Amino acid sequence: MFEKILIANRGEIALRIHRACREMGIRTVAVHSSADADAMHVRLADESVCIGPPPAKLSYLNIPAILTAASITGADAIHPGIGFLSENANFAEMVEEHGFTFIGPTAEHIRLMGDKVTAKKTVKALGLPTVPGSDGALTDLQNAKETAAAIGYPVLIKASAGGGGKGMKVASSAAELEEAYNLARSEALAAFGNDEVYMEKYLQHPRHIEIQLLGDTHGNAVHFGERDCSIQRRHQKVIEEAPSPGLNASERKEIGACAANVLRKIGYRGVGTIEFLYENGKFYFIEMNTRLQIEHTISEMVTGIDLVREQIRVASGLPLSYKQEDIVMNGHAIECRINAEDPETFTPSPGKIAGFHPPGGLGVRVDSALYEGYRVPPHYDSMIAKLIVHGTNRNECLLRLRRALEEFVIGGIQTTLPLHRRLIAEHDFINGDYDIHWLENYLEHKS
Ligand code: MV4
Repeated sequence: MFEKILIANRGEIALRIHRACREMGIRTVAVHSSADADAMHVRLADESVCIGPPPAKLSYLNIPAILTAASITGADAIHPGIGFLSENANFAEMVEEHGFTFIGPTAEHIRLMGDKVTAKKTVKALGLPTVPGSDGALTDLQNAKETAAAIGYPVLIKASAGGGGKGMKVASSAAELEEAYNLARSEALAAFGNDEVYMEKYLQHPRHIEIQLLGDTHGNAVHFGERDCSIQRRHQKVIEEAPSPGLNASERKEIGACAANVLRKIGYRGVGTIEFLYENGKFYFIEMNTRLQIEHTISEMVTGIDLVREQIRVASGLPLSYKQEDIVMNGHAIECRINAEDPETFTPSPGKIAGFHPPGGLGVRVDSALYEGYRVPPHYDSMIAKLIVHGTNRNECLLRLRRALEEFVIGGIQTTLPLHRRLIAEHDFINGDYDIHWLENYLEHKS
């Protein structure tokens, strides 16, 4: 097992990783920008190294500085966390070339899943259901027209190098196709330096369901059930829950087993998530994330398993601690992402925290690097806390969540806490009756 891990990240996720390391007896190295010298992840780590000025490009994305920090502190492994370098195959490769272990999958697996056309082909061949569409990338406009005619409108054109919603264009009819095709290609070229695009039937009212997975280097892979991440705005998740109120136990078991089988077949090491759209009782693969996710916490709450601990164990070459039959889903969990933003306009609201009282009690977890007097810097993502609540069933979870949101005090800056209090009181949310468009429609139509 590793003796020392460098955590190449900041904020709550750096803290989350530090906590797993501490419990495993592993020492930690924090890296930070000059804006984060007083951050909680720096205070709690055994050692820390300043790796650059505030802009992420010069610090948290500064590969030479991070490798140098690992070298001078004698770290064995580097945990990339979430965002930043976590899905950068070149970084994973360089980490290994410099003699450290990358806590994540191989560079080849990151690359495979980062190319959405290759990812789709791979998982389709291994038995996952995919959205009807082009066979691989579109070759030209004529090919786009023929494909659209064959699958029927509306269609969606997606960037092969995309993901997370960037560079997608809907065409509702043949009249809109040429413009959508050209726009998708030029946006893909501008954003990713690659204009390859593919086509899918546009699903109009799906839920976003994702399966949490874990594989080891001994040919084993398991799943931890699904999360419903449909409550989102501009591709940023706002509330996630496990299990999904829209699935039944047999659907869960079947899609989970199918997804775990893909990991086993490709020999995947580490945690990963396979994302699906779910509409009219059917699943459609959309993409795979080859890293830990923000919302891994709700899967931890319903299974009682520390996913970061398991991630570190498999990176060090140990076999999985759990067989599929040992992973039992228990009760219900919901996560609210709390951002330093105006809850009406979503304008960022950085600044000094004056008053911090997180909720507590049975079934309440707060993952946050905030403290009284801390200054939320303006340079990074605005998420400042995650409130995760567990109950023996969905109703108990909702009642507990309402209570925890009432207790939560974050003073000095604006946060999205008031938005969460309103959302969880909505009938549609209480009834679990929502799709990926629900929140944006709600925000547009509320008076
Ligand atoms: C889709 C879709 C409808 N039909 N694909 C958006 C991000 C990327 N991961 C895939 N996305 C979508 N792909 C087909 N064939 C709708 C979306 C989509 C979406 C998906 C998940 C969560 C939120 C979303 C918001 C808008 C569109």
